[in-house]
Amino acid sequence: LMLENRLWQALEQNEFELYLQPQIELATQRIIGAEALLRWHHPELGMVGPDRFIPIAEESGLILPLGDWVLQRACTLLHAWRAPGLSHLRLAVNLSARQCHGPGLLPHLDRMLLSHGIDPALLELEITESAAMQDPERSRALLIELRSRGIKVAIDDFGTGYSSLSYLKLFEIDRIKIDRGFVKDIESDPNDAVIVAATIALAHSLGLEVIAEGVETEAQRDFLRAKQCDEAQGYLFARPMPVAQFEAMVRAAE
Ligand code: G
Ligand code: G
Ligand code: MN
Ligand code: NA
Repeated sequence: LMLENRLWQALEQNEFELYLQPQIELATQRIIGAEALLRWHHPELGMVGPDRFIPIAEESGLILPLGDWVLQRACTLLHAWRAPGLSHLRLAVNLSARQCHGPGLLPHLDRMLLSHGIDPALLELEITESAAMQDPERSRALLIELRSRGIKVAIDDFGTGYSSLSYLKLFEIDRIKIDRGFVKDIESDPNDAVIVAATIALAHSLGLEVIAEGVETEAQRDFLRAKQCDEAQGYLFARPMPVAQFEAMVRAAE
């Protein structure tokens, strides 16, 4: 309850920040974009991670104004990135279940994209399997609307739901994110290695791109590259970091 009360105040007092975690194209090793990950600078507790406050925000309804803030901030960034050396960068934003199923998302996105003059293809929205399956028909309609605008859609935590294959049939998407639970044991667990390789092949034969999350070792990266995984994200490449640091990293790598 204490955190919940403080959360509303935190939004008013601008205590949230977007950290960025680089996403790497495996064939070229280039940074092709980033995932935006929320952080809360609590005046007494210090940095609080989303695992602690997103569930509370979701429960209390704060996730709607907070989610709007995240999208607004993401669009401001994409606008700023129309500069030389940054204009190729894609930005992925996490959507919560409540955001997906409320009526406000599409109008808000339309306003944001228009007022910032952004190429919709540079914005990617990540939806978890479990969020999408809370209301499959509604999610299906939402994803069609998003993609008709040219916005990219990724299924987050792929493989952790109860019927991942039926999502591929039901939902129109651009990319799947292989959950780090499968990546973690690629080297030690032959079953995980087979599942990951088969998931990549399946996605490609459906015309989808694949990103692997939670990549921590060179052996994991090499395995994924050998299996033609398109992109990767994880501590091997970089941890989530402040925006300025990410931009400096991209510029230094060019
Ligand atoms: O940044 P990690 O480091 O701790 O993120 C933990 C979890 O919080 C992830 O599952 C991520 O999807 C979720 N998360 C991070 N930022 C956001 C956000 O802006 N909106 C939503 N809905 N979830 C987020
Ligand atoms: O939205 P999602 O659940 O995918 O959010 C990514 C989460 O994974 C964030 O909490 C982020 O900090 C975390 N993360 C990113 N890279 C790694 C990694 O290489 N290893 C581990 N253990 N966690 C990671
Ligand atoms: Mn995510
Ligand atoms: Na994930």
